[in-house]
Amino acid sequence: MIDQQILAAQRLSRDEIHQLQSQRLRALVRHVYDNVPFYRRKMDERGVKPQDIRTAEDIDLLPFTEKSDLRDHYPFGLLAVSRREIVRMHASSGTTGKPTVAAYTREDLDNWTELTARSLALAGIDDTSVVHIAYGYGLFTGGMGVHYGAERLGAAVVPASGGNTQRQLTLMEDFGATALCCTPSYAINLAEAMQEKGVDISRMQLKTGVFGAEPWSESMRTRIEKMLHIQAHDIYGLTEMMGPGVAMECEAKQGLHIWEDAFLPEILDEKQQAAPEGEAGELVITTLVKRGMPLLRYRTHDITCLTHAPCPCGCTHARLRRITGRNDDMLIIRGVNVFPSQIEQTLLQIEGITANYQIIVDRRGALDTLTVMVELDPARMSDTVRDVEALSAYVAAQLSASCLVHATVKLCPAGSLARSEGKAKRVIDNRRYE
Ligand code: DLL
Repeated sequence: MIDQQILAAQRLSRDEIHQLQSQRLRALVRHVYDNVPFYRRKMDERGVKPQDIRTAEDIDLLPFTEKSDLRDHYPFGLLAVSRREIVRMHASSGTTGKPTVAAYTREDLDNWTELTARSLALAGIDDTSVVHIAYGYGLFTGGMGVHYGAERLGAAVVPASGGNTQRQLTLMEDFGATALCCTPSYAINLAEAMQEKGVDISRMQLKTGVFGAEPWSESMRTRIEKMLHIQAHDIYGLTEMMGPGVAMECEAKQGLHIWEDAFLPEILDEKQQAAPEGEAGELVITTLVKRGMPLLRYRTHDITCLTHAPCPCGCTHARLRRITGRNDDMLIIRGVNVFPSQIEQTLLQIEGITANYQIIVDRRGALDTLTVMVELDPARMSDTVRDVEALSAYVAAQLSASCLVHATVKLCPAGSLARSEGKAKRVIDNRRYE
């Protein structure tokens, strides 16, 4: 049964949305100005006072927030409430080893639950659903974020978390999963494993999938839908905003509805000016209802465009086009955010290799692969094959400890990796999302 409160929130009138945005933006700016020294300083530098912000249109008076600002204030320097009010923390990879922190008050968690519930409802999830969640549980926001949203809708939740594919299949079959939530690449993995195991998919109960946390393409959607006999929906979110459920695709699958009463989105061009509606640019989001760690004009570095055209599904919130890329160097490998700078930092601490390296990302089948080519130090060139193998295993272990993804390490002779004549081309990403 469709939850009436959720339905009403999905269908606020445009006037109501605008009113809520303006009212919440005013309250937010006052809150951060009074409680976060970083924002007070940034606003003072711009000569902006809380009373200057009257409507949502005044957003461009406010300062931006960068991921590096979060790092510089790690872990709790951007809290807008006392530490006692924080009841949960999550984190994702940062650029230099220090994670990006998200801290939630009780009210923040309730809002997150509500927004994720709204999102899942767009994929047809309700109190009759059995929701199998194979997003990771833990510091990553995917598992717990989707979990509480599904429970809020009255669905029966299976918190499977990631890994152990065979067991996932058994659970999905035995518990009668009707919805699958995981990264799109893992969905393909599961589907392939089902085929290998000879599972008759038409006898399973699966109807819908909620896939996100990494870019994916229309052709990948077609493949997943065909292999699993489901409708595959795209879900978007980021730790800094709360986690999954910032935006979600409805049955029309023509973009992701971004919950505009909770997030004020802007699409900015390369000069950080508003891009005309429908034109691609960087998504910048201001949190409108967060209390614990609210962010003004957070630069997501995700590239998309926004449309306010009415959607056939009846949901009134604007839509983002599927996110296909970023304008910074963050890589998403099997759902894990990896910065080349993290890899570099790890490599530079290891003796026996030079400072020259190359990162190659490929997609084999549905799975992203990470290969790191590293040059052997000239002094180690006479090492035995065994020594070289041991060094390469050591480098791989260090990388997987610092970046949380498996990397294949290829050691090559000193001087063999191409030297750059300007900016080093450190990363070769062979994946395509169109
Ligand atoms: O990936 C939150 C999430 C969990 C979203 C589960 C959806 C489902 P982070 O680890 O902080 O948070 O990574 C956020 O992942 O800035 C995008 O670059 C990328 N991303 C997330 N969802 C999508 C998507 C979670 N649907 C970063 N399509 C974001 C493309 C996505 N990229």
